[in-house]
Amino acid sequence: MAIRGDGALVGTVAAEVAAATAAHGGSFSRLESGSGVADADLVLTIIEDDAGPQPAAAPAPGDHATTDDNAILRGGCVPITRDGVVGEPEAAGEPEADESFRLSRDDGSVVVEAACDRGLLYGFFHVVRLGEAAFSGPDLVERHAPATAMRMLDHWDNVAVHAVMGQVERGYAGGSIFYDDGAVRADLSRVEAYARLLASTGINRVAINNVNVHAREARLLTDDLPHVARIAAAFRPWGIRVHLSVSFAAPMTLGGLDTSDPLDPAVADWWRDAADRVWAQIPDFGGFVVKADSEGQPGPFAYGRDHADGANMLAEAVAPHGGLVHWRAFVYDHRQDWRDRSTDRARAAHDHFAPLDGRFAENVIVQVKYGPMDFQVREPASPVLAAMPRTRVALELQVTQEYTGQQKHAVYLGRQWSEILDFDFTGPDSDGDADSASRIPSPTSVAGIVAPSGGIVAVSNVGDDEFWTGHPFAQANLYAYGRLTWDPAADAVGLLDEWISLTFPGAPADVVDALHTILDESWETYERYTSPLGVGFMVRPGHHYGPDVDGYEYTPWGTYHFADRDGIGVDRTVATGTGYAGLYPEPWASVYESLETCPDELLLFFHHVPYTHVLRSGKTVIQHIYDTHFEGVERVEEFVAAWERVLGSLSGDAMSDDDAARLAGRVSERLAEQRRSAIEWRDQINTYFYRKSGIPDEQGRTIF
Ligand code: GCV
Repeated sequence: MAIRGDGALVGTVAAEVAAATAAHGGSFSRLESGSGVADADLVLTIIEDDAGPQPAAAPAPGDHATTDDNAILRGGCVPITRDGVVGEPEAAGEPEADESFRLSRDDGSVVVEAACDRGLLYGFFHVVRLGEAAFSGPDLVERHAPATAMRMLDHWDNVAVHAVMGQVERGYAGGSIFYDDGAVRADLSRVEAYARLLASTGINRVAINNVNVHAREARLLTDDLPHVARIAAAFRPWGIRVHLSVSFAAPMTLGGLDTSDPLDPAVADWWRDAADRVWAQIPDFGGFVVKADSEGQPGPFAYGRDHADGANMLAEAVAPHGGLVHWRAFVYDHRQDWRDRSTDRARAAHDHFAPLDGRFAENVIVQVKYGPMDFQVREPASPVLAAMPRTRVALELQVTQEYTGQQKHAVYLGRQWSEILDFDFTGPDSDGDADSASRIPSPTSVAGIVAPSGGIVAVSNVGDDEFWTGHPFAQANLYAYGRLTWDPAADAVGLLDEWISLTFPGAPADVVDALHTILDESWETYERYTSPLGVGFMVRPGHHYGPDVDGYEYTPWGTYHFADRDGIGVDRTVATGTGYAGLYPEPWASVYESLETCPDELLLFFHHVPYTHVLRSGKTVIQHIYDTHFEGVERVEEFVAAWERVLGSLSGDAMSDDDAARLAGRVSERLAEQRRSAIEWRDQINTYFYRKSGIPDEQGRTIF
């Protein structure tokens, strides 16, 4: 193998290759810039300009880029478009360093070429992913580039353990990898390993603290900056920039001002100074993430200002540094009166943000949850994504399984995300101008809207757990998320295949089959045994695990199902309901408005119907509820049986007996809990609706 070129991340690639050859054999040479490309099975090279040869030291295994070489991360490479043509970067705002690469195979030898070191890193991981397949097959030339420059993970990690939310809010994988006992960890080796694994999936930005910024976490922006700089240094060799969540009230809580009014010059000065201090220590810092006027977080409303006023003031502070402001659109009234039928939480983000389209600064990204409610197992795509054509918008997903089984249940979310990314605002049958050959998403799909704009963000599912994600199979979600940010058109089950072959290399066919049996349709399975037909919630308030049909029904959170003796669902039609359906462009507004055309899986999100309403599937709503809940549990029983059948086949070349035993133990324990919980869901949901409706199950199965 041979590597040629300069740049911080070339050093990272070289160290990877050196370590691989040391462990597995083969030879490796680091070529000087300007030298001819060696005759090797694999050549990774920066496309050279006329700068001439530069001396380059061969790295030792494990030796990565130095932390003071920021220049390459901050752009400066000749950009290549997705077609490999030299041109302008696609994203608005700060020019991104080019991340594309070209892979060619000639008679079994592979050459990866990139204009920038980041591209070389991604090209290297591409070859690793392909394994032997990279070197076999016909000659070819392929160009690869990410669909979006913005591929981000947000951590909801707290520095100090929060009395209610713990170390990681909605975290199901142990403690934080960044913080412990009220401080940034001294040992960041886990973060270094995390950075490596994220880079291998394509992630290039990470926000390292909870969007609910409490007093201790606010100080990351000031006293803790040297520690944030340490974290940034751990991510830097992997092409990943660090962002911080900040509190809108920081000028008061940290700066001693008597206001945080975004139009007050003293407030703007405070933020400018704060930004200057951050970038002085972390030159490639990414920017600020803000949850404002949401669930008790401070924001511009207190001063009679709007979200554009707040976001733009911060944007101005970070603009001289090329920084970004991710401003979250998750804004709603969490102190709603349940008696008030006119207020609809689903409308809130649209009502607040759509009128502001065109007012946000170029370096503001409005970060929009995929659905209008809150990361439910089934929601329609948020209409906000299509309502702000003059604003940079990002799609926000949730890798951490807050409402989807909390990493106790095996739930592969790749298919849910694909469905959202593919959703086309121009209609159910439209493929827009999608160019399937080049895999560029249709410009009117969710992916097509966010890719050239604010990109894709998700809440991470990682902690200090020995399997990283609590449930070992939840790793598949982290992997698929990263890969979908790079290529939103990738097939979700294909990504599962990739994850399985990389995580269990050489696993026997029966193990691979079992993993597919469990994971392929696990999202739909979870949907079957939990809240039906898009109605959402029905979880235990507070921790959001397990069934509690009326748990949120009379609360201030705006998450109601309105079940009574006659029917269930939320009337969000324009004709008789909250009008939410009308927030979509046509034809969706009409599709959702009509009982005849509304998709079954979203029926109760848009309509209040009698239990005897006949779905497009031909079943009544009540029979659908019974059938899906029995089926859901049956499928989980199949998961358990599939896993038990392969317990003896787990260890082998790639896994020691000890590792296999620990994996088997953890997965078996989680599957047992999934089974228990699915039965609890089935029985509570079926019993609740049987008691409400008085309509028996056609099949006479046990309902309590
Ligand atoms: C970080 C949901 C979660 C909260 C989370 C919030 C958000 O409401 O339950 O824990 O807060 O979403 O996205 O800001």
